[in-house]
Amino acid sequence: MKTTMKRSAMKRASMLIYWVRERGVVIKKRILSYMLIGAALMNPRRQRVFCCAVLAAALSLGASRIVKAQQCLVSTIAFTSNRDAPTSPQQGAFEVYLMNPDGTNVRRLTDNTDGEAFPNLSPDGKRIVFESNRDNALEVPPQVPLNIGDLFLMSDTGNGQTRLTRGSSASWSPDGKYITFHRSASGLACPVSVPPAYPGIPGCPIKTDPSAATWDSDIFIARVGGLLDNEEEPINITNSPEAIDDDPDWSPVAQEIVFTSHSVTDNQVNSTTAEIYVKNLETGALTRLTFNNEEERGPAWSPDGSRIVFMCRRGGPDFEICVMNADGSGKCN
Ligand SMILES: [Ca+2]
Ligand SMILES: [Ca+2]
Ligand SMILES: [Ca+2]
Repeated sequence: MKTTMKRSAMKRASMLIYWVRERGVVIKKRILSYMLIGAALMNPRRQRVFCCAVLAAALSLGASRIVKAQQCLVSTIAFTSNRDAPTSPQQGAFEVYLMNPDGTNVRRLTDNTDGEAFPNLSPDGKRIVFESNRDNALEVPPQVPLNIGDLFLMSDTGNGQTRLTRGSSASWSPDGKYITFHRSASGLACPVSVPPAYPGIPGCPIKTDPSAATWDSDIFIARVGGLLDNEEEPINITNSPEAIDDDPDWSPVAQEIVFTSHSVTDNQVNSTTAEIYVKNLETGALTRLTFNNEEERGPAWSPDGSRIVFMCRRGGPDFEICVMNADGSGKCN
């Protein structure tokens, strides 16, 4: 019975991934747990646990009243959806939402005609970094393809939306002071007159999907405060012109970033050279964790940093959800 349930969930998870990608949206995180709870929502991005203070009043049997603060845990999922305009073909119909893990208490945080993607809650649950093409969309005619976006910051209520820098697929450091993301190493503009997918042109996306990496994509880190003050530039931590590096995720317990890397000469819609790597920011060591001829995407650390979940192709065109230990051992799907 247990095996049957697991297979069923995996099948539904892979179907969801395929369907979402047909609509041009990338699913990356938490698909399996999301499917298992049975929520009918799309494109979950990140679940973070954070604490809130709850006042619990207790009356003693005597005359005195005791009021104490008690810690509780609240899980929140940030995701994008076009649920408020489901028939719209426009990327701008996608907005950022928060919800409880059981699908209740859905809160819409953005409302515009621009495309939002990949919201990610800070470790303390108070801020969200997300991607939007709102600055690109303002340019008439557009100067770069609309699936090239910028990173923005806002509060967990949607207030204070502020541009940080050009980039995609951001993830927070454990202390909430830094983010990692992928973007073009050259920063060159992409001529919009070139048809998709702009083969081989630095600064141009490799696919038409929202947040697609560029042909010269590298992994960057940046201090959020330095970006807000406009005083610091992001730091390139991969510098690999021969490879497209994308989808970084910062370990919640260590100065390590997991990401995918694949050859610039590969088929970018089914990359047989794609593998998962971990970059240790303290030692500079780069460790390869997967070794096969199938594609991996979107790696994400478990909350305790001991395991990594990722999208994987295993003998077919659709994606499955795979898990491995942080050192690459114990792979299963
Ligand atoms: Ca929007
Ligand atoms: Ca690169
Ligand atoms: Ca591979």
